[in-house]
Amino acid sequence: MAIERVVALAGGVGGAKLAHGLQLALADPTRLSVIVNTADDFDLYGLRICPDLDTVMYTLTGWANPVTGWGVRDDSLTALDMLARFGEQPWFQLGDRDFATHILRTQRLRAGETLSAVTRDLARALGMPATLIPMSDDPVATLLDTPAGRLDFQQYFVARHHADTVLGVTFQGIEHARPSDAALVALCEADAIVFCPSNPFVSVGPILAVPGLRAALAAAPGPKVAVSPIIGGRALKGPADQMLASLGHEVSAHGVARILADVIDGLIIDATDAALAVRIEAEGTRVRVAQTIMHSNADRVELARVALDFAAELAR
Ligand code: FO1
Repeated sequence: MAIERVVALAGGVGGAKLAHGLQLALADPTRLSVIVNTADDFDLYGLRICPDLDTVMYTLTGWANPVTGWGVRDDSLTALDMLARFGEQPWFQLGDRDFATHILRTQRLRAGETLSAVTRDLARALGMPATLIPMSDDPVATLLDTPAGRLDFQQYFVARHHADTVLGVTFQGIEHARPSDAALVALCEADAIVFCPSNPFVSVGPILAVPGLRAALAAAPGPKVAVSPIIGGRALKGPADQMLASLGHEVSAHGVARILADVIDGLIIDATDAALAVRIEAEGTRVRVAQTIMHSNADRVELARVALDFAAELAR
């Protein structure tokens, strides 16, 4: 079966890289929809910041900072410097060009537009071929229980460098959140659904926690394949490995397979972890072994092709 319409589920930098690979690999990249976690979103200086949506948007339009993976390339920090002169202590790095995104988004949200509409227009204006879709138009906020108390996501992640042990994860507002209409349509029309290598607790987790999204995934006819964000027992970036351990899971691609088992058909694991394939498959998840580290655009495309081929095989 030809895989033409694809949905990617993504969180931050690692997820954006594979979504970019899918956009490059598809014959018609406008057939790609990327459903993105919005539970990292927060307000700062009166502006609505949506880090994961922006990371995917900048990555898929060539605007991403190649060093950090987030923020805008070649950006300056003049506004942040001025805020510091006013006595603020900037802990979250917002570049001048990036500020424009937050200003425009906030203005339009305040005027009553949905996050879906604003996001679609921002991405289109930057020339993104794929469709960028927030998981929900309703606000959801990830909170982490740690020995230091309950922390807002960006306090935990950026201000405190994800050094606290995570004992529990809560998605505030999730009970009132509905999946965005665009997400539901994209899922039921998809020939394949790809879970990008994003943190299973705080990136993919919030997407799956939106009431109705798991059911929509279960009803979606396309095969579902995930890429493990854990390679050789470590996360390439971020705290996924520490969270697996502190939340009581095996710190391996097998641990990831168990967390996602009820929503995926297949898992792509890194060649380093090839020995885990037998025991993951024994529990009912099909496995494909590949090089999953994405240093270059060619690596992104290569991994995207593996995911699309694997999905096509699972659809047969
Ligand atoms: N991550 C950091 O580690 N430090 C920052 O100062 C920072 C600023 C930032 C600004 C805009 C943006 O869209 C993302 C930014 N990120 C920063 C990344 C981001 O907060 C996290 O990577 C995600 O929320 C986790 O997926």
